[in-house]
Amino acid sequence: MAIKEILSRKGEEFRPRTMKLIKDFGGVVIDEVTIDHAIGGVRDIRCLVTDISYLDPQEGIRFRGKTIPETFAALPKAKNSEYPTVESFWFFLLIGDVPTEEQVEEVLAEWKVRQNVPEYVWKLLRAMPPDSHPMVMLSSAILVLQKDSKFAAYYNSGNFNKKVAWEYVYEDAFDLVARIPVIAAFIYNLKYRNDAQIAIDPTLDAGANFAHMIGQCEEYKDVARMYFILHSDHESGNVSAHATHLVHSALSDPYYAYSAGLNGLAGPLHGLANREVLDWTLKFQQKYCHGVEPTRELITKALWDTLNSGQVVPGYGHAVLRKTDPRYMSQREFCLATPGLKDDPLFKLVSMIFEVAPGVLTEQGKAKNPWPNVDAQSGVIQWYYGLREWDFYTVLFGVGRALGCMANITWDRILGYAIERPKSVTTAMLEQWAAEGGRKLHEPKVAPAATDTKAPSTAH
Ligand code: CMX
Repeated sequence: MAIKEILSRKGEEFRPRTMKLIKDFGGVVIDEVTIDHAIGGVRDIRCLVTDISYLDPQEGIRFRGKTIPETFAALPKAKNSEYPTVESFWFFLLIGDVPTEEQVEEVLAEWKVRQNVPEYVWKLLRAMPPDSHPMVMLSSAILVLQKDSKFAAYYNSGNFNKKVAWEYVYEDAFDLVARIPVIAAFIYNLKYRNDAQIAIDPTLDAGANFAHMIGQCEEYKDVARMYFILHSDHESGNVSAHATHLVHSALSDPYYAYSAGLNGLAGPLHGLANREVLDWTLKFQQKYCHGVEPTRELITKALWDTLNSGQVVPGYGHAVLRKTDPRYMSQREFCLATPGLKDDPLFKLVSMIFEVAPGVLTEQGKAKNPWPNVDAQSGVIQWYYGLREWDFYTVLFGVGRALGCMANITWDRILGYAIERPKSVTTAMLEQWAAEGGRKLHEPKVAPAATDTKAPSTAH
C-alpha cells in the first residue's frame, strides 16, 4: 500500500482520539503556570502535543515509543550496514510502525523521485555572498522552494478543505526531507570545495548518497545515517521544532515553516552548540596544552575560566534532560567501536572533558543538568572523517531535524491543530498577582492601568 494511503488510514483511526479529548475533556487541567514560567521560557509546562517522540528527563528520547538502541535494532538496515536507512526511519516517524522490507523499497523509490532539486535553488546559492553562513544558505534554499509549495498552491486554489489539507503538507514535507541532504551537500561543495559538485548517485540511499556527494569515504555512509536519525526529533518544545510548528500553525506551508525552524536551530544555545564544542576544544588545546598532553587539571582550569568569563560550557546542560543524553552515548559508542576513532586524540580529549565537566558544573551549582548533550560528541566524529569546516555542523543537524519537524507538521494538519496563540500579560499584572498571592482565575481580568507606561497601548 502506498505510504500516503497508509498515512490516511492511520489519520482516520487516530483522529477520533483527539476529537474526543477536545469535545469531552477539553477543560481537564494538566498543568499550572507560574510567574517563573512566564518569564523563564515556559520550561516544563505541558502545553504541546506530539506522538512522534517523547523526551523523558532521565531516560532521554524515545522515537515512536522506542529508545535509540531499540530504534536502530528494529528498523530494516541499509545494504551492508548495521544502521537503518534514513528512508526507513522517515516511514517509522511518520507512520508510527516499523516498515517491512517492501515498504522500505517503496519509500526509497519515492525518495529518489522527490530528491531532485530545481535549478533555481543552485542559482540562488551561487548568487549569495561567499562568506554567508552555511545555515543562512540552507534556510534561504528551503525558503526559495516555497514558490513550488503544493500546500500553498492548494490553499490558493479556492477549494481549501481542512480535512484533506494534510495531503498537501505531506507532499511538501516528503519533498523537503528528500531534497535537504542534496541541498546540504551542494552548500558544502560550493562553500568549501570551490563549487566542485558531485551528482546524485540514484543507486544509493539518502545517507550514503550524502556521503558520496560530499566526497566522503565508505565508512561515512553510516555516520550520515546515524547522525541524521539521532538529530531528527526531540519532542515538540525545542526551538527548531516549536518554531516550525508555530509558523505552520498559521497555515504557512512547510517551506516557510522549516526555514523558520532552521533559523532557530542556528542559535548557539541550540544547534550551533555542536560547532561551539569543537571551537572550545581546539582553543583549549592551543591555549592550555602548549604541546603537552591534556590533563584533568588543565581541563578543570579551562572549564572554570569559561564559567568565570560568563560563558556557558558548550555541549553540556539541557532544558529537559537530567542525565547524559542517550544521543551522546550512541555517538560515543560509535567512536569506541571504530578502531581509528577510538584512539583519536580529539575523541580522547572529549572523553576526558566528559569525566571532568559534570563535576565542575555541579560545583558551580547553576546548571540544572551538568551532563553532556548530543552536541558534545557530534563534532569529533565529523572532524575525524575530515569534515573540519565546523560552521557546517549545524547544517548536518538541520538535515536530520527536518525529519522530525516534517513528520510533526504533517500530523498537525491530519489532526487539525489550531493556530498557536498564547496570551501575554504585562509586568504590572504580574506584580499585582504577586501581591495578591496569585491570579484569581474566575474573577474579572485586570485591565492595564491608564498610567502604566509598560502596558501596551493597542491590542493585537
Ligand atoms: N554552562 C554554564 N552554565 C550553564 C550551562 C552550561 N553548559 N547550562 C546551563 N547553565 C546555566 C544557565 O545559563 C543558567 O544560568 P543563569 O541562571 O545565570 O541564567 C542556569 O545554568 C540554569 O540553566 P538551566 O535551567 O540548567 O538550563 P536552561 O534550560 O536555561 O538552558 C541550555 C538549557 C541547553 C540552553 C543550557 O544548558 C546551555 O546553555 N548549554 C550550553 C549550550 C548547549 O550545549 N546547547 C545545546 C543544547 C542541545 C541542543 O539543543 O542542541
